[in-house]
Amino acid sequence: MNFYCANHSFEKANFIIAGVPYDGTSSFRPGSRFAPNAIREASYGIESYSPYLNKDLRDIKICDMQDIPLSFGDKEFNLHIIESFSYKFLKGRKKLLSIGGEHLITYPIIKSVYKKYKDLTVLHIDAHSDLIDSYRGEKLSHASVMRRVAEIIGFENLYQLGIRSLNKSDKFLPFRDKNMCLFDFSKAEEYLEIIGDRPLYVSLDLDVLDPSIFCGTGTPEPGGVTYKELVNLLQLLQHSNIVGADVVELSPHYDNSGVSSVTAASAVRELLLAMDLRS
Ligand SMILES: [Mn+2]
Repeated sequence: MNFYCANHSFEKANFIIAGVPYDGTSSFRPGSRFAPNAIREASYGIESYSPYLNKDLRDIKICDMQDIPLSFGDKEFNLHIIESFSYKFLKGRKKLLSIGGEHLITYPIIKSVYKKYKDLTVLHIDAHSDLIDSYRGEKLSHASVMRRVAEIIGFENLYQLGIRSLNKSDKFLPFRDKNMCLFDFSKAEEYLEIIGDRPLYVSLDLDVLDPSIFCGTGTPEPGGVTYKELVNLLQLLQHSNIVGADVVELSPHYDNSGVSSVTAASAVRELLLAMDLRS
């Protein structure tokens, strides 16, 4: 199949896919800028039908806007470009699924989504808490992205799942005793019930998966979830009012087998289909 049957025009599409090939603050191993095209290529090898959700991507209207054109070097300028493109893609009732790139891209995207949905909640699925105030002096970094997001939407509206790499002090940040689920997704149903019908943005950092099944990533962290556990979580999400999502931190060249890219493409399929029910 082509890239998720993303062959509808922008005007007609309900779902917009955009690649965000940015990895400027990757602190350990860069390379996630190559992810959007790796996922596009891997999508040719998978079916458009999901047996998990019993839905087919051919039945929904998707437009792939290709990659947001970014410059090199100037972080602030790139974040501005990402924010303004994202805002354009959210026209009308369109839902945006962005493909990173590193996790910092979530910050300008959520800024644009928040302009539209003031009561926005965020579900952050990741091995890392990303809550550090600044990383080596950088306030805007992939390691501090959720701290910046929480400053926009409020800490009470940020729910985190699967976290297994954090600073001890993160636990004392507002609402982290309730809204941060360590190691697994055991609090997912509880969180989704509290969120209810409010607009939900889903940020999926693929390094939440165990590196033994997903080694193509910049900051691998042992002890992660299985693909089936991730799919079970995405199944739960189909009842939520998802208004936007991103899938970040695939770094395809660290996995010579190509399996990580296929895994990412499959996760994107499930996420797109989970976003569909309420549109
Ligand atoms: Mn991470």
